[in-house]
This record gives sequence, structure tokens and C-alpha cells, in this order.
Amino acid sequence: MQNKIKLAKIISKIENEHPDTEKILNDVWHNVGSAYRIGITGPPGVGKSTLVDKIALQLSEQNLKIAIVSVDPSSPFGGGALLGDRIRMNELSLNPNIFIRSLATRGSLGGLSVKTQDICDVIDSFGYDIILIETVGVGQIELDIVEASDITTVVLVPESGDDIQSMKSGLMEIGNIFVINKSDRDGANSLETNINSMLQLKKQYKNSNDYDIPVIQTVATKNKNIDLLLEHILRYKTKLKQNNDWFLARKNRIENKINELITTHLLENFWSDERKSIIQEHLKKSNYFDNTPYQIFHKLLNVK
Ligand SMILES: Nc1nc2c(ncn2[C@@H]2O[C@H](COP(=O)(O)OP(=O)(O)OP(=O)(O)O)[C@@H](O)[C@H]2O)c(=O)[nH]1
Ligand SMILES: [Mg+2]
Repeated sequence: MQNKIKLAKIISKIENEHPDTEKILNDVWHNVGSAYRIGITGPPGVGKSTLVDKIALQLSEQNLKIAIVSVDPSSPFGGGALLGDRIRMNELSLNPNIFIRSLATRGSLGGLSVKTQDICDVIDSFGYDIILIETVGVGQIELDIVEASDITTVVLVPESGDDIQSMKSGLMEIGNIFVINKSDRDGANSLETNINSMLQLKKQYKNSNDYDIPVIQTVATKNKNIDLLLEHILRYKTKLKQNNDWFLARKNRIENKINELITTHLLENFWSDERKSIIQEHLKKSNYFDNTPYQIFHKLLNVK
């Protein structure tokens, strides 16, 4: 419990960009790297939280330490948890093997993956074996989560069949495992057929011999097929380790993080008062057509 409180405090510091963040991350770094990071995404209300809870409970029975991070893109509140989620969080956090935390994005989607990554690094360093990252699949945010995770699980429901065509380039692209939750409702089988034929097409198009992407029907509320889903999730980890992809994912994250730090640093240094006033001058209506963006760009670069 003591450790959980300590972890929660550190996460708040990172979330709020506290000046200690850099030191915290430097201090924990040598203990980072072994947690399996599982992204769970999908449209609103498909049962992601219910699934995550069941997965966490099953794994905790195997005496694994599980952290749940829910990234809430819409919540304007600090901490980001809705009332229902808070109750749920209280229940789960009584389990000594489960740590649960919700993160609000506060309207700024940019940099979410990096922040989530920093937070996952700290959780990892606290000895958690598995980190479940839940987020609603809405464009950029789901891509951020793909970057922060080792595996992406896309959750759909039988009704998703209607808009599956439009999902071709979104959720369909990022799943390493597909879950059709609420399969107690009509349409689960035909959605499964649809997803499988789409995945087949994708495979032919890419001419890849990749691992077959599983499509699993679950009923989260009744614990149905959670064990099967877990089996696939854990099998994927073995595959990642065999292919060296486990290491590659970590290497990519470090590279992205460094790039992000450089970009932030350069931008902050670039926008001196003088440069800001030059650009404002050029953007005045009366000067609008005098210079092209390229010309202004070079002018700004040449300011000492
Ligand atoms: N019938 C049925 N209902 C389910 C199932 N899984 C979850 N639900 C219900 O669906 C509702 C939404 O579940 P959540 O787990 O909160 O869904 P979510 O995807 O996390 O929702 P957001 O985080 O708001 O996007 C709840 O009322 C659940 O009890 C299922 O397999 N079958
Ligand atoms: Mg949820």
C-alpha cells in the first residue's frame, strides 16, 4: 500500500510536469524494461474497462503485479475519473496486486504518448509485470497508445459491423488482437467473419507471413473467453521476444522520446521576443502578400 501511494504521487508529478520529472525518470531508469505493456482501445462503451478489470483480476490470481492506466481523452477534471470509474477503481485498488490510475489529457493530445510512456516507465520500475493501458479509440490518441504499448488489443461490439468499412484505415490497422465483446448480442459471428476477411485481404496485400491476428468473442461481464484472450496476449509476448521486436519497441520509444525532447528544446529556444515580433509584423493584414512563408522562415532563421 505504501508503495502504491508513493507511485501515485510520482505519477501526479509527471502528469503535472513537475520540475522533478527529469530526476525521477533518471533515478528509476535502470529498473525499467521488463513490464509487458498492453494497449486496449476501441469505440466508447464497448466494454474496455470491464475487460481490463477481468484481465487484471485473472492475472493477479497468478500472483502477477498488474497496473491499469486509463487515458481519458475527454475528461476536463484533474485525475480524469468519472464517478463510476472511481467506484470501480476503489474496488480494484483493494487488491494488493493491482494498481489503478486514470490520466486526464486536459485537451492537449500532443505529447500524450511520451507522457504515458514516462508514467509506464515509472510503473515498470516499481516491479509491475503487466501494464494495461485503456483508451477510447478516437484518432490520434489511439495512435499514441500504439506507440506506448507492446501490443494493441482492439475491442469492438457486434453493432460495430455497420461501420467496419470506415474503420479500415483506423482501428483495423492497429490491432494485434481483435476482441468482439458483448458477443451475447446478435451479430457477433458475422462481425467475426467480416474482420477475418478484412485481415485476410490485408495479409495478401502486404504479402506477409506475419502471425495470424486472432479475433476473439468475449462477454466481459460474464468472464467468457477472458482466459482465451489472455492466452493470446501472453503468446504474443513470447513472439515479440523471439523476434527481437520486444527490444525494437523499447528502442523506438527511446528514440521518439529523445526527438521529442530535442523538438521541445529547440522550439522553446527559437521563439525569442525578437522573432515573435518579426512574425507578427509579417502577419499584419497590410503586409500579408509581401513575403511568402518560405521567405519569412529564412528571415527568422537569420535573426541572431
Ligand atoms: N451485454 C454485455 N454488456 C457488457 C459486456 N461488457 C461490458 N458490458 C457493459 O457495457 C457497459 C460499458 O462498459 P465499460 O466497460 O464501461 O465500457 P468502456 O469501453 O470502458 O467505456 P468507455 O471507457 O466509456 O469508452 C457497462 O454497462 C458494462 O456492464 C458484455 O460482454 N455484454
Ligand atoms: Mg472505460
